[in-house]
Amino acid sequence: MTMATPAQCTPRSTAPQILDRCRELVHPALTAAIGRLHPWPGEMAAYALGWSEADGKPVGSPGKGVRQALTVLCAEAAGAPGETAIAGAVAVELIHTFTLLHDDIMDGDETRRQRETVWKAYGTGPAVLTGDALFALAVETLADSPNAHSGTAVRHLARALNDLVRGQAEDLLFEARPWTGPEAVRPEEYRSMADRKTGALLGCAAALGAVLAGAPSPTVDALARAGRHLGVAFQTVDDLLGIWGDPEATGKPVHNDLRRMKKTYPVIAALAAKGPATRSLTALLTSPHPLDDAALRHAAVLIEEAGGRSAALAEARRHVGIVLGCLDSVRLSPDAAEDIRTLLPFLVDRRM
Ligand code: GRG
Repeated sequence: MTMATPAQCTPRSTAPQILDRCRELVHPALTAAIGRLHPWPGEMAAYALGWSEADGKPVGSPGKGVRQALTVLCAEAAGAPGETAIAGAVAVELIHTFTLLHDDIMDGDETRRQRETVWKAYGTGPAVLTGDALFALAVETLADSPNAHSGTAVRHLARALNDLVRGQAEDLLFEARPWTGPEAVRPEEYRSMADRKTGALLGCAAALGAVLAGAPSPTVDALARAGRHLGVAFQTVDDLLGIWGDPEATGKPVHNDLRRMKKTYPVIAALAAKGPATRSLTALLTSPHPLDDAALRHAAVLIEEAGGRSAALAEARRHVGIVLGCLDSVRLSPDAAEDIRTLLPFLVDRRM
């Protein structure tokens, strides 16, 4: 149920405008938080956030800012000004930056957002420390917020952090599982992993906005559930971009997930299909030889022929349908609800 839904027409703002507005609202508090770090991890954090180069020179290549925007928009959807939830928005953006940083170390990824990853630019030890510093800063920022609901907000964050660890553990363990047979990763196992690895933080981002706005539990729960399903959709699209994305747009090379035997949704779906492409793909992926670049390109073609690409897109859209259902289930401020709805297709059809 949405308060006085406006007629279906051109949205008030485009998705990039909505993300920019939220980024600008949060930026001063995020800058102030980074300024409280020790200067060395502070410099690396500024690099990770896309604010400066490794030599300290300023640049402007930040991430999309989806999580901070979700916090601001959910506070607004719950009837409060976005400013009410700035500490939550800062916290989720810091945690997001920390998890990317540590994830790049765990995966050995050397490029993110067209630049060297933090561990590649500064070394693994300093990068680990910077991730830890961002983690601590996020918790401190939220706990120190003068908002009457900051205790509840910290509990939401703590639960999300535990889920993130579980999701990441599952994702890493999946790499050692076979592609086929009784030990193969099933679609429901993938969903559970994505719900934790990516859904937990998006769900937390949404919940923090509502909690800090003083929303009643049904509203918090509905928005948290919306965020989690958005996270599963987002991760599924991330998997697609990892196989068919344009490195110029995504900022990272293609096929790294395949090379690492990551159990991504398009591959799981392609292997579950029946037909000649699935049989060829199975033979290729289970061959005892490591896949070279040509074999990886061939695998991408076979995954698409076997229907893995379209199945993944359909799965992402299915989760967005659930997000819309969650938004409709509670009374929300119409303008903010419209902004959230505007972001959904942008996040599924994104190229980066
Ligand atoms: C919480 C203690 C603790 C540990 C974290 C490293 C880790 C454990 C979890 C990894 C979580 C992770 C990196 C999930 C992937 C989520 C994802 C799809 C990230 C890409 O997000 P975008 O596209 O990135 O929003 P930008 O570049 O736009 O900021």
